[in-house]
Amino acid sequence: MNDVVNPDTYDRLALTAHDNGLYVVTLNRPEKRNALDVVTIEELIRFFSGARLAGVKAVVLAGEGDHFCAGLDLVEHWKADRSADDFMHVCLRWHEAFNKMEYGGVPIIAALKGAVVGGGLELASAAHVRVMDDTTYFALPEGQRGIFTGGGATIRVSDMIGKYRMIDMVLTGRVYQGQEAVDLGLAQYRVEGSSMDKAMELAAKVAQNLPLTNFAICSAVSHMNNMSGMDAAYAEAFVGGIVNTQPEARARLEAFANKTAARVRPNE
Ligand code: 1HE
Repeated sequence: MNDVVNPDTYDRLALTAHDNGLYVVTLNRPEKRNALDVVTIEELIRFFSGARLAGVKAVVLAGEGDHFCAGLDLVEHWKADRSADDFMHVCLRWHEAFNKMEYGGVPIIAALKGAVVGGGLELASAAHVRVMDDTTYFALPEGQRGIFTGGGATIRVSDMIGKYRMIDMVLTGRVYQGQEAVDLGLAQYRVEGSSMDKAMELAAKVAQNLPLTNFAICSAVSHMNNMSGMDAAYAEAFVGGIVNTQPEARARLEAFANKTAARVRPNE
């Protein structure tokens, strides 16, 4: 077994393998509400840096206990009494982890519940799809804690809900939940039952796509959003040239041409 997917090599993360290359990665420190300490971030970097080459086709990212993630481990941070230089490097490791997630090419579906706050929202926003349930709530309490964001909220949360809503969340500690959170873009799905069940259903579906297609969707789109329109169009043509001519796609294209493939129909 590739060490990257060996659960015994992780302390803060629980890993379970499912059919067809689907893995559930669970933040496993419920007694601390899955607060992100240095060890957890290093383990996220290790898993998401090696996942694709280890054959992982899709990931459901979850939290053990009642809360997805309480953000930065404030107690570790307080005890360490870090210098600016030290904390800048903490932030750079967070960026390493979250960039590996967003740009790594492996689809990540976050199953959200309870608190998705501060760095927990930054972590969730590095996933490609977010599913919330009726217990889920989102906040950026940094302003109240006397600190600032450091794990990409200025980029990804602004991207999801707009700059001024993100600023309001940090300034005032505003909490979003329920349908409003979906309408604003904090999650793409809201379920009455278990967000885990819906995330598993979506991940199983996504894992059936060709891996190179998923790589493009879960890497190229983010890169292209960082480019000028002209450069993004050029890059899209380039990626399309490679992905849309992959030999593995021919059987699916042939099935369409032969009228054996499913047609796209409206929801019933
Ligand atoms: C923690 C943390 C944490 C809980 N760091 N230890 N994030 C926040 O400001 C959110 C802080 N947490 C909370 O508001 C609440 O804990 C929760 C709403 C998430 C959960 O409430 P509750 O009543 O279920 O739990 P609790 O009693 O508050 O906490 C249970 C334990 O988890 C307790 O430890 P214990 O040893 O006393 O039992 C808490 O100390 C511990 N715990 N949250 C450390 N965050 C790169 S910059 C990112 C900046 C940020 O993320 S700022 C946002 C930080």
